[in-house]
Amino acid sequence: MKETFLWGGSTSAFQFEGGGHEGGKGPSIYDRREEKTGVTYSVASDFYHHYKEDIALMAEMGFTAFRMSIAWSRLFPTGEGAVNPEGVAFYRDVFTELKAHGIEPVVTLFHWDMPLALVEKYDGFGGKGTLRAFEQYCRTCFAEFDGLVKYWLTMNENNLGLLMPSMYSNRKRSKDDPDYAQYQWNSYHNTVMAHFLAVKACHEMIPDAKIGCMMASALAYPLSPDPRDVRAAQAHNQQVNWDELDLLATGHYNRRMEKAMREAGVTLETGAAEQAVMADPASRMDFISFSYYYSVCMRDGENKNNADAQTIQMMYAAYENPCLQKSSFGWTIDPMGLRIFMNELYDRYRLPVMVVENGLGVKDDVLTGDGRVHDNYRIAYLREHIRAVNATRAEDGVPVLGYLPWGCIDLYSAGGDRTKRYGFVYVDFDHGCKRYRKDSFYWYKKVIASGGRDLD
Ligand code: BGP
Repeated sequence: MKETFLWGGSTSAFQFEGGGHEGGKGPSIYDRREEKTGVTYSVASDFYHHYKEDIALMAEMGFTAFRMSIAWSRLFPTGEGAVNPEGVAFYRDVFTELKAHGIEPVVTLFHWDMPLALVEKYDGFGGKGTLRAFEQYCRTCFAEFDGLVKYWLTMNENNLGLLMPSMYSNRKRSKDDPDYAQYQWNSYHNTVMAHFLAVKACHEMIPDAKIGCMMASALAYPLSPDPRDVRAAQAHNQQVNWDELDLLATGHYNRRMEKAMREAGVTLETGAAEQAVMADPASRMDFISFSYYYSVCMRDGENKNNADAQTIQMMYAAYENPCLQKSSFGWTIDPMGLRIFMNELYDRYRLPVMVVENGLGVKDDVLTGDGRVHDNYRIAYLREHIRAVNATRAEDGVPVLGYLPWGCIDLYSAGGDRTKRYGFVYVDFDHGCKRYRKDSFYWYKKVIASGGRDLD
């Protein structure tokens, strides 16, 4: 029987694609960031000029799927209005090339690179104009790439939206702002509507395709068996993981979210049309995709600004897990957590799951004289996580659609650090983005060829 499990890797446009000033692309918020910080997002890993070579490398590893995002401002330079035919042609070429190599594109519609014009005009997802533009953009994607793309993802890590409401807007709001909570919930609600509108349009326009959400897993354990710590971990999991998924799965804000809005004096701007979209069964996703890098520990009490707290992620003032090792970036290494998380997801929502980000980002990769990188640490990390995926599928019976580790070809980190590398392929950013196969490249090829069984 043909193996249908998707093996591959994952990227996003602003971190990987480059070609920022070519092909009629308009600026996104990352172009503004480039002006301010000097991080050359407009070049990134230069997939724009290397895509044929990159797809050949993926095919050599045996990829059957590749996750990438479409840069909204390449299709619509100002985010709305007339479509840019060169942008359409570029993505059509990439998808066609992937298909020619037997690789399914898994395409994220929104991976944070908000068109700058929409920030200036509507304050990003703070305004309904952006929502209208997003729907037009999605409908264009579904019409133009029908037959080429079978798997779509909506909003990258949308569940972090309430924690970081200004993330797509470039206009930072202070929590002391009197309208902060209203702004926070309005923009969050608009991103949730963006998800529903995309799912509904996809189901109506290309019923053969599958579309899912993309969330950041934030699995928390209690720091001790003290039931108060257990409750603290539960509260974290509810707030960061389950509240949003409950909303996407049912079309309703759950009681915790309703309460949070009530207490903050927030009234959402929804009309009958939006409510109809939320209630429509066509707006329900087909699967859940997620990123998984680490787990955290929580304990009872005020975690935020607690002097004892070891904050491993800026959003969660979490505690270190004494049972786990950490990466050099302080992220715990917890393959069992991946299995736990997928079981939780499936038990709660009964939807297939897809791992679309996982991996070890390190500064340790050294290009040797013979053009290799000896990255055993990466192999060791991935081996254990793939074991966890195998066990989740075979022993726990969870339908897992695929495993697409992050940054399969080196790219810029979310914060613009190009020394934090994840890839099977090394990119020499200082010399024309030349590509080199790392040791993990050959290892992953063997893993894929054996259907995930040969992990040595
Ligand atoms: C996720 C993002 C990715 C990616 C990844 C790794 O949050 O969806 O865009 O960057 O994290 O994080 P970092 O780049 O900080 O190592």
